[in-house]
Order: sequence, then C-alpha cells, then structure tokens
Amino acid sequence: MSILNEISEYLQKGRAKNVKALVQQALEEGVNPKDILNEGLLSGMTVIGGRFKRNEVFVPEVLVAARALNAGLSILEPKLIEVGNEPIGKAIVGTVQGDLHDIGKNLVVMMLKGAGFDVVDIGIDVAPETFLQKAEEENADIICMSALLTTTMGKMKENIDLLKEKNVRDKYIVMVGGAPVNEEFAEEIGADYYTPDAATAAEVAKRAVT
Ligand code: B1M
Repeated sequence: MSILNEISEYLQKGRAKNVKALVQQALEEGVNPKDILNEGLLSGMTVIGGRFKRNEVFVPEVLVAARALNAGLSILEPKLIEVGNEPIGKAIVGTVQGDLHDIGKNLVVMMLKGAGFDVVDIGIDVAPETFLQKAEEENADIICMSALLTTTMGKMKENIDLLKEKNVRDKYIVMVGGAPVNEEFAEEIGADYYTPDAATAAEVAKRAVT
C-alpha cells in the first residue's frame, strides 16, 4: 500500500498519532505536500463523508477522523505556507453562526497565509455581529465566510445585510465558500466572490487586493 493510501486508511480509522507520523514520514520521503493533503488526508475524509451520508458511520467516528485530519494538517501546515515579508492584506476568516465545521475553514486560513495574507481566524459558530466587529477592529481588507450546512448558509446573507445596514459593505471584499455554496448563491446574497476550494480562495483573494 502506498504511503498516501496508508494515511487515508488511518485517517478513516481516526488514528491521529499514526496519521501524524505517516505525514511526517511522507514529507521526509519527499512526497509533495499538496499530494499528501489531497490524495492522503482529504481522500480519507471524502470516504468518511460518503459513509456518514449512507449512515454507515456516525458523528463520533466522523469526529475522530476530523481530529486525525487536523493532526496531519498540523505537520503539513509549515510546508504549505511560504510567507513573504510584507503581508499583502488582512483577512478575517470564520465559519458562520450555527455551523461547527472547521476543516475547510482551516484550509482557507492556511492557504491565505501561504499567499501572504495576515489572517485573523475568528473560529466557528461566528455571529454576524462578530464578523463585523472583528473586521472593523482589525481594519480588514477581506471577509471570508465558510458554511457546510444548507441550514447555515443563509447566515452569509445576514452577515452581508448587516454590513450594508452599518454602511460599511463597500469597505470589504466578501468571499464565501463551503460545500453547499455556489456561484449563483454568492451572487444572490451580494458576495463579491465564491470560490470552490481553499487554494482558489487564496488565488482570488490575492488578485482582489493587489
Ligand atoms: Co457534518 N455534515 N454535520 N460534521 N460533515 C456534512 C457537511 C454533510 C454534508 C454530511 C452528509 O450528510 N453527507 C451534512 C450536511 C448536509 C447539508 O446540510 N446539506 C452534515 C451534517 C448533517 C452534520 C450534522 C447536522 C450531523 C448531526 O449532528 N446529525 C452536524 C452539524 C453540526 C453543526 O455544525 N452545527 C455535523 C457535525 C459534524 C462533525 C462535528 C461530526 C464533523 C465536523 C468536525 C470539524 O469540522 N472539526 C463533521 C464532518 C467532518 C462532516 C463531513 C463528513 C466532512 C466535512 C469536511 O471537513 N470536509 C461532511 C461531509 C462531506 O463534506 N463530504 C459533513 C473536508 C473539507 C476540507 O471540505 O469543508 O467542504 P470542506 O471545504 C472545502 C470546500 O468546501 C472549500 O475549501 C475546502 C477544500 O479546499 N471551502 C471554502 C470551505 N470553506 C470555504 C470558504 C471559502 C472558500 C472555499 O471562502 C471563504
């Protein structure tokens, strides 16, 4: 079995220590960090996502797999990030209110850092008022919102409506993403950009501020 398959398998079993060690080993063997991410960690999480959908595994199994994924990411992060000296802009990143999913958001944080942004990660379950308050406090250039649930994606519109209500909408570039979000939805709620993955999010954000 290839080391990337092993990472995927151990991730599916929620074996964080093994995942961490294998990611380290793969790096030492010269495997490309993006392949470790996509073909090891994320491919394992995709298998778990499918099983979760078919009710073959439940929240606890998904949680331990997510923990294993985060353990692997902690080793991978420095390799995915090559920061320049001067930040190219400031980004506020969070998962919207009512939503606890943070893996995609963490990837967006990582990729934005890698693209040279100063990133303020405001976490999960973030209320519209907090997005606004943090953006104002930090004098951000871009607000990035992640949502993984069809029941929480509507919060993105509430966030944008609050910016409009406080007459600060034009101060910020607003980017949205997450599995249930798409281009059409982004346009409908008045976001500036929708991006399908973390790497594209970083590319688009970079283009938007430079
Ligand atoms: Co949840 N969950 N979950 N879950 N979970 C999904 C999202 C689901 C699709 C599973 C399913 O049924 N197939 C489903 C949502 C259905 C829907 O709304 N249509 C679901 C559900 C229903 C739930 C609960 C309601 C389950 C329950 O309690 N009965 C519950 C809700 C809790 C809550 O948030 N209030 C719940 C809980 C959980 C766990 C806590 C167990 C765990 C989260 C752990 C954690 O995040 N720390 C979890 C997980 C792990 C998943 C799945 C399996 C994997 C999500 C993930 O991390 N994927 C997921 C199924 C799936 O997606 N296949 C599922 C990997 C990650 C890298 O992808 O986040 O999509 P993703 O990010 C991508 C892109 O979307 C994009 O970039 C990333 C790739 O580079 N992206 C952005 C994300 N944000 C972006 C922002 C951007 C740009 C791009 O710009 C700002």
